[in-house]
Amino acid sequence: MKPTFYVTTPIYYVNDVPHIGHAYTTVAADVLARYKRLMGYDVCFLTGSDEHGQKVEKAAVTAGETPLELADRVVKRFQALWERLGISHTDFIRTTQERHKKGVAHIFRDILEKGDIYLGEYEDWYCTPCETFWTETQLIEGRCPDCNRAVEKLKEESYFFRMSRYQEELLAHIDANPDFIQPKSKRNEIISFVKEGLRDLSVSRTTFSWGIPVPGNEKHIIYVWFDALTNYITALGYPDETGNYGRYWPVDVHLIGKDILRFHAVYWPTFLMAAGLPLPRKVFAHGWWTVEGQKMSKSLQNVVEPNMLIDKYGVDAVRYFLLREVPFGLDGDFSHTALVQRINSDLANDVGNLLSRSTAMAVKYFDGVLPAPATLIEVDSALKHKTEEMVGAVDRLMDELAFSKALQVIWEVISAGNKYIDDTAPWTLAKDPANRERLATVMYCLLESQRVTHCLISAFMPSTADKALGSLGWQEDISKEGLQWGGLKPGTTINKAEALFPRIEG
Ligand code: ME8
Repeated sequence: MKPTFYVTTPIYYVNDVPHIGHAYTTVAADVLARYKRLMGYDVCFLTGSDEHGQKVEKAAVTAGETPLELADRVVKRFQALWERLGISHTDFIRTTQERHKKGVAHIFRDILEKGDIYLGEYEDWYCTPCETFWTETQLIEGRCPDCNRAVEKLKEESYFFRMSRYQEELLAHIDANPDFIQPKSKRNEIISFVKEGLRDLSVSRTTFSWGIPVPGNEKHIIYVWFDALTNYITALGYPDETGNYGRYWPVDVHLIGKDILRFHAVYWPTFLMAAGLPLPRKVFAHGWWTVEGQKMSKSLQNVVEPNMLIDKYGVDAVRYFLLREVPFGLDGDFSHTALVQRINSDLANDVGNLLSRSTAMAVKYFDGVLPAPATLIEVDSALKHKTEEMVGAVDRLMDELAFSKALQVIWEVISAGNKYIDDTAPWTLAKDPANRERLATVMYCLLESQRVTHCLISAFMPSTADKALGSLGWQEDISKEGLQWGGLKPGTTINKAEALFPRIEG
């Protein structure tokens, strides 16, 4: 039986249309899912939409729709974008679905019965846009510490989750599992936060109605984060242990942006502890994109629309840029100049040029029939060795979610391929029939190195890799075994590759 791998993205709010930040997390999850699949894992890849709560309720009023009409309309935009971006999720959960509502009610009731949810009264400063209560000391100059907007004093009857009880258990878990929260700087932030003390958390609201009612006390609506976080198990059919829940939980990695780390690294694990369920293996918080040096925001009108980027630059270039430009975990800046530069240098020049040069030579010197290699000499073995080393290095880096470094390692082999052509000068070898065997070896090594490289690239740029592997005559499914040197069989038909990435001028 295949080993399993479960990866999730946040479920995105439907009060906003998808932008480059949403695309970033989702593409990263997709690359990981594709990579794990090619390494032989049975992958569950979940994304979805967060459709309840006051924000959505308000956006619907503004739009003159019911909340569900709004959700139905906006969720289509997310789904259409994921399709365009080649996202290979295996499930898409909407929090308005029955399966989700049932699961949320179940876990809420379960924790209530176990005694860690109780009815109390709440009074504190509330930030409506963030749907978060703040204590007096958390406010910054009397305003919301997250969004800097005005807050209001609110008093309501509320259910509370006894989060305070789990402070030590959570710290012990973080301590015993160094990889649980990543990257490390973020882990330290969470440790400090928890050490400052966990207060009981209000997990119901009576101020609005768009959400899942508390079982048995329907005037209370379950807090939107309690509802949303639970998607990661309701999508698996929780509490039914016999299906996907038993198969995939605990999740291997929750990929999220740094803005929502506290919810995933403090609230969610303590909810699970209270319900007696296993904790996620890893929560990875990536950084934030700014745009041309500025925070992305509607009011600045600088929100980067992924569809527009795809129209202009193509899907694979966008996918590549997002993961190559910034080390995963750090903040980064988006600019058209940087994107065009990556396309022209890494894609058009390096990988595209290498493939078109080498397939053209195979057609010219061997009529497009892959020759058998003779004995490898030093320069050939060096390329073979570098290609083989890349496979192991990429595997380690993908486990660390170091996408940018993994791409760097792949691109080192591409550069080595370009240099190999210069060093071996096939055009000189071709002049003398006595060098025929030597030329055959050079062509074989050159093409085989690229075949292995493109098998790895397929996780990042699926259609580019498809085209490249097509030119290289590789018909088989991409698999772990296929990453071994020697996969291409002599006699295979090689076709001259079209330019994978045309240069972008200006
Ligand atoms: O927070 N740079 O949904 P959301 C990078 N519904 N990533 C960004 C980004 C940026 N500038 N802006 C947004 C929610 N993101 C909740 C989640 S999960 C149980 C509930 C990405 O629509 C990043 O992944 O506001 C961030 O965590 C997510 O979008 C927030 O999406």
